[in-house]
This record gives sequence, C-alpha cells and structure tokens, in this order.
Amino acid sequence: ESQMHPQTVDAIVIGAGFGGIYAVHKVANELGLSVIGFDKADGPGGTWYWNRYPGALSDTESHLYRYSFDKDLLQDGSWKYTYVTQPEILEYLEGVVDRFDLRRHFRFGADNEITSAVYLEKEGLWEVTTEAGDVFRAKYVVNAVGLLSAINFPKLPGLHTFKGEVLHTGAWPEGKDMTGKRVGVIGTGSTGEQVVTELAPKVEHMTVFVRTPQYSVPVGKREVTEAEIDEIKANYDETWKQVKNSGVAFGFEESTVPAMSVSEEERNRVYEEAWQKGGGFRFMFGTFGDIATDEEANETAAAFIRSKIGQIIQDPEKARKLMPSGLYARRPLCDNGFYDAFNQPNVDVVALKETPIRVITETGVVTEDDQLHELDALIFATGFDAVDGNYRRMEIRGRDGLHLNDHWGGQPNSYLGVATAKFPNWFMVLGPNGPFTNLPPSIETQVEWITELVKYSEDNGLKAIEPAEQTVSEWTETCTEIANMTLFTKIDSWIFGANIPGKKPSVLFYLGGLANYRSVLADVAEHGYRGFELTKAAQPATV
Ligand code: FAD
Ligand code: NA7
Repeated sequence: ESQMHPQTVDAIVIGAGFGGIYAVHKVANELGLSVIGFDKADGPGGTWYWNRYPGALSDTESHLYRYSFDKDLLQDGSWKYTYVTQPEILEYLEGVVDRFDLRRHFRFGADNEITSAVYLEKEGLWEVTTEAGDVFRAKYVVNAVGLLSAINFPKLPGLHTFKGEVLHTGAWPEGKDMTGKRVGVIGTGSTGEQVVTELAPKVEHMTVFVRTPQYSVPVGKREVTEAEIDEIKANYDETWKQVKNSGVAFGFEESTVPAMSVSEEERNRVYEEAWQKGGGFRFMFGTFGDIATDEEANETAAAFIRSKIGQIIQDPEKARKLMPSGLYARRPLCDNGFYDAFNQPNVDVVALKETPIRVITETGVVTEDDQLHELDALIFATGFDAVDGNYRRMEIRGRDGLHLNDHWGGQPNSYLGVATAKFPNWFMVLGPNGPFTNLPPSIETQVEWITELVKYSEDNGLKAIEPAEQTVSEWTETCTEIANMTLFTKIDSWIFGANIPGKKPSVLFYLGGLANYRSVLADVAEHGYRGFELTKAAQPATV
C-alpha cells in the first residue's frame, strides 16, 4: 500500500537555471535535506538551455555572469570574449551541476513540468503534481522558474497558414540553420538585435519588422587574453565585493554626477568614452547619475545615441524607421553591430507603426501597404511574459485553497521578492519585486537567504513560515515608490509587464539596487525574520 503514497521529501525546487541549480546545491549539500528538482527542459541551463538562437550572448561581462559562491569554481573559469556566448554559459552551468553532483537530484523533461502545487494545511506539506501525473509532497517549495522564461508568442492573423518555418528565439531548436533563407524577424529588443546581427550576413534576405525602435549602444565584445583573465582572477574578492555593494551589479561604479552639471562638451566626451567601452547598463548608469530619473538628463543621452544611429545607418529611410524617439527608459540595450547590419543590401526594415501586419499567408507577411514580404522562415523575437508569467501558468494554491492568480490579481506581490502571504514555506527566486540587476549575484543573494530561512525554520521546529499580508503590502508600496522616482514607469516595457496584450501593467521590480536590497534582507533576518508569521509545529503527543 505504501507505494500508493506520494513520495515525500523535505524540499522541491522548480527550475534548473542559475537559481534552481544553486538552490538544490544549498539545500542538498549544505543543509543535508532531501530535495527533488524539476525542469521541463531536457537538461539544466534554464535561459541558456532554451535560448539557442544564433548570436545569443550575455550582456553582463563574462567574469560577472557566473556564480561567486565558490572560489575554486571562479578560479577554474574560462572564457574567450568579454561577454559569454550561449554555448559557453550552458557548458558552464552543466559543469556546475556535475561538479557539485547535483544531477541525481533533478528530473528533467516535458513529463516533469510542474502543473500544480497545492498546500495541505493539516499536514503542513505541499503536494506537487507533474505533467505526467506523478505526485510528490514536500515541506518546502523553492520556485526558480525564471523571470524571462515564459515566452510571448503573439497571435498574428493567418500565422497557421504559413508554409515556412515559424521559430521563437526562446525555444530555438539546437543547430537550426538559416543559411541562404529568406528570413523575417519580428521584434528588435535585446534578442531581436542579437539574432538580426548574427544572421544578416548568412541569410539570403532579411526583413526586420520593427514596432518600437529602441536606443542601443555597442556591447563592446572583444577577445580577452589569458593575462586579462589572470588579472581578473587575482582580484575576484574585491570585484565581487564591489558588485554586491553597487546598484545594478554590473561591475562598474554608478555615477552620481548629474548630467546637466557639466558642459555639453564634457557630457559628450563621457558618452563617447562609454560608447567606445561598451555595455548598456554602463552607458545608462555609469556615465551620469540621473539619466534614469531626470527627463532633461535622459534626453542628452538619448540625443547622443540618436546621432550615432544616424551616422551608422547610411540609407536615410532605414535610419528613419529605426530611429528611437522619446525616453531612454527600458532595460538598456547593447548590441554587437545591429545598426551596421542595415547597411547590408539584403537587409530591409518594415516599420510596423506605419505599415502594420495585415495577415500572414502561405508565403509570407502582408503589411497594410499591400506589400507581400516573401519568407522561408519567420522568427519571433517577441520576448517573454516576464516575472510572473511562469507562476500563472501553474495551478498554485496556498491556504484555504487560495489560487495564486486570485491572490495576485493584476499586481503580483511578494515580501522581498522571495515569499508571499498565505503561501507558507513557498519561496521564489526572482519573484515579483525582486532586484533589477545583473542577475547572478541577485539570484545568489536570494538563494542564500532562503536557505538560511529554511535552516531557521528547521532549527526552530516550525511548521510554517510566511510573510504577513501587511508586510507584503508595504513591500509593494516601497517598490512602487522607488519605481515612481524613475523614468522607467513612464514608458511601456516588460519591466512593468506592459509588453503582453491584456496584462495589466504593474510594478514587478525593486529598483533600489542590490546593495540596498542586501541590507534590507540582512536586517530582516537579524530581527528574527521580521514581517514573517511563524507557526510552531505541534508538540508530539506524549505517550
Ligand atoms: P531560468 O534560467 O529562466 O530557468 C528557469 C527554468 O525553470 C527553465 O529552465 C524552465 O524550463 C523551468 N520551469 C519554469 N516553469 C516550470 C514548471 N512549471 N515546471 C518545470 N520547470 C519549469 N541576465 C543577466 O543578468 N545578464 C544577461 O546578460 C542576461 N542575458 C539574457 C539573455 C537572454 C536571451 C535572456 C532570455 C535572458 C537573459 N538574462 C540575463 C536573464 C536570465 O534569465 C537570468 O540571468 C538567469 O539566467 C535566470 O536564471 P533563473 O534560474 O532564475 O531562471
Ligand atoms: P523584449 O525586450 O520584450 O522585445 C520584444 C520585441 O518584440 C520588441 O521589439 C517588441 O516591440 C516586439 N514585439 C512584441 N510583440 C509584438 C507584436 N505582436 N508585433 C510586433 N512586434 C512585437 O524581449 P527580448 O527577448 O528582446 O528581451 C527580453 C529580455 O531578455 C532582455 O531585456 C534581456 O534581459 C534578455 P515593442 O517594443 O513591444 O513595440
């Protein structure tokens, strides 16, 4: 009869990206608890398992797009360029899984997609069900389901009639080759820029469908020497200290100089230097301190980038269609030659705000100017249902059968980005209202904090730990106040969930920076997990 019972473990981890891998390592290897990790992918890697599109590259510099928790792991690391490519990151994460002997804790593949997680109040356990119908129980659930993971696949009229290939960058088949094909790309965010830049020289013809042109600066990808890597390794302690004490955690000092406090010549000198050096976050946050908060300052950076775009793209009509306007206030883009790609004669651009897509036919895309853009393949680089997307695709029920989607309504909430009220022992890595940074150091911060919390719960014989409703409201309020001090709230982007048709824009990030975030977390822990409600396990009945 016992086989009929679901398997019970201490903890379940959902996801095998940076977050899930580290969570399994901490819970299994450090706390010594029993744990099962699940991922619907066929292997570890998360983002870097799924995004195998040509040109996929980090925009965090190579030496900082990795874990910092293990010094030997850092010293053993290697990379070829100033930024890590998708195959390199995937290999790195697979290597981490093997190094810490984590593979035996994971179950991979479509059958292991988690479809529901329901809290059983009496038992104080979560009952988790997979796509295949297997049922597991655990005291703790750690969600590391990714913030840019649930893909956004817009429903375009007639798409099902298209005889060519339809691809999404976020679910790219390994090795899929576009050489010699007529290719359409929808979307010019970070992903669209990368895929356009990489494929433009290889395809027979490319049509780039642009809806909102964005501001993009060079990424600054170049080869690194062994000597440079050695120097980085020699200084790693100091470097990570700086990263964790900074705002965006990208490895440079954020500027505190107001843009308008210097002369125009000096401003342009600073912008030119950042342009040459490369990096989107460096351009936005390392040049001046108020680009993301002050409209006048913002416009000086925006104007600089626009003038560069005008200089790079030779065809004035293409330049016009790709020219951004208005605020420079999305996640700052950087590229590896995106604007240059349009100087190739085989690359065309369609401005969707002038000529929207009317219908997709067997042979291509028809726009409102009666043009048929004939294609062999249509690539969607249309992004993600960010942050809460993967949560909402599961049936998650906390106390009193409360469905997470009802609990969150139009504003997903949390305390500190890691937990929410009425969902006991249920934790999130990069959940709503977590930090907006170079992500590995924020992921590590959260996983380490959650692990400490689990340890505290175990050491103190707790049955349940969950934030109070009041605390959650206050954290949402804090995140809203900080967001409202920035210009980011003034335009639509995935940072506020404004990229998904029908999704109500809401605050999804703590924009206060990693250093502040870390001190808030430390303070909460030092005060006995202030803001959390703790439920003691019932004493065992005396015999
Ligand atoms: P993910 O890596 O997204 O992993 C989540 C995993 O959970 C996935 O494998 C998914 O299959 C699994 N999963 C989700 N739901 C379920 C379920 N119900 N059942 C089973 N499994 C499930 N960040 C940076 O800081 N710097 C960068 O340069 C950078 N570049 C990026 C480039 C691209 C193209 C993309 C898409 C993202 C980029 N990011 C970057 C963000 C990146 O997502 C994070 O840095 C990091 O990889 C997130 O790790 P994670 O473990 O939290 O989530
Ligand atoms: P983004 O940044 O959300 O970009 C998606 C792009 O797709 C953007 O240009 C969108 O235009 C466009 N898009 C989305 N839906 C449509 C429809 N229906 N029609 C035409 N165009 C559309 O996603 P990315 O994958 O590039 O990057 C996301 C993050 O992942 C990035 O910040 C990195 O961290 C990695 P819009 O601007 O909405 O007009």
